[in-house]
Amino acid sequence: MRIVVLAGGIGGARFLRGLKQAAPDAEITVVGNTGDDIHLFGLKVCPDLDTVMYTLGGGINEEQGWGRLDESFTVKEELAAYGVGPEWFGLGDRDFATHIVRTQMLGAGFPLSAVTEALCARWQPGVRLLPMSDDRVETHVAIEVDGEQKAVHFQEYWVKLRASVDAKAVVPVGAEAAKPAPGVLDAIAEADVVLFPPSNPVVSVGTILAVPGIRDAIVAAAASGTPVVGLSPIVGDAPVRGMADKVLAAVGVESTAKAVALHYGSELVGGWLVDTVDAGAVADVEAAGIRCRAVPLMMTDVEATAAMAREALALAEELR
Ligand code: GDP
Ligand code: FO1
Ligand code: CA
Repeated sequence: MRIVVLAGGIGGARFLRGLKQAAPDAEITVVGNTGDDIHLFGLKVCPDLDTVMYTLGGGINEEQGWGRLDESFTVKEELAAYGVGPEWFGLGDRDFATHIVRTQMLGAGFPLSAVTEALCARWQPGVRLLPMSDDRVETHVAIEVDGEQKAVHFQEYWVKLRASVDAKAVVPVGAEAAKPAPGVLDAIAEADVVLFPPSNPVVSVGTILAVPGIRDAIVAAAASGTPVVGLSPIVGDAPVRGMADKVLAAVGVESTAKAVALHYGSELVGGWLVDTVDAGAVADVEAAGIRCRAVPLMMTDVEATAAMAREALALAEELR
């Protein structure tokens, strides 16, 4: 079975770990969000691609959900001693090596997709990890500070400001001119199932869908009978983790499992899983033309996550 998953960082990566256990023989292609990417100290950092790669490759810091296991911060401390920041972004020594290799390869002319493949040769994530695009896309967030409007990089909004101010708009800068990375559209066209993991609907899945061609490819696949199933990242009217409510508000979507399903819409997703605490939303989601089931959606461990993945695949079979 060929499965395509559109993934952000932590939510996407943890779901993929469960999916691999639930469907060990599946050929999984992950289309990863690169709108979170940031250039720091001359290096290109790809947080969501790295979170997927490290999580599936056994190198992730489990508690944190991002960054490397057994990490140290000597380079960051030395940079700080020179007065060089940003101090608010925690790049560790082990992680730095990934960014150095990536930046070196990009400088030598390799596209990000080839670089990601090379990095994955070490980590063996057990999935084909494709960036959504080889072209530069950077999510910026419009905010108001002291009565002044400004746009900040997504990482500044998320990590430095902790989404403490309202997001007026979320803009995937460069997306309109970006092309899907090689293999992305073919993987979608050839997929037996497309899954939207419980990733952030705006700054993870939304950014991937903003790359021209990707949304259309999924809509076309769905129209020709490929089941497309999503899992809600919102449980009990709040994100399970993080501040997705702030970026959902920026696009005028309530933080409910139902509102996120309707935001994607029946043209895109044919099936939607909500947590059992949101069972009351099932009828409304179905009324919008999306097949909906309420099942446990907390990724407390790999077994519970694998059960979620099995439910998603079962719903996909129902849609076939
Ligand atoms: P990020 O790039 O690291 O922010 O990760 P993603 O975009 O892939 O996923 C973030 C989303 O995962 C958040 O909106 C969370 O609500 C959601 N999430 C995290 N853990 C869980 C969980 O156990 N269950 C569900 N349903 N959602 C989760
Ligand atoms: N998230 C944080 O909250 N604080 C950090 O200092 C931080 C550093 C960091 C370094 C590398 C990396 O791959 C990810 C990192 N993240 C950090 C996570 C991350 O950038 C965001 O949580 C996601 O992009 C949000 O979607
Ligand atoms: Ca992210």
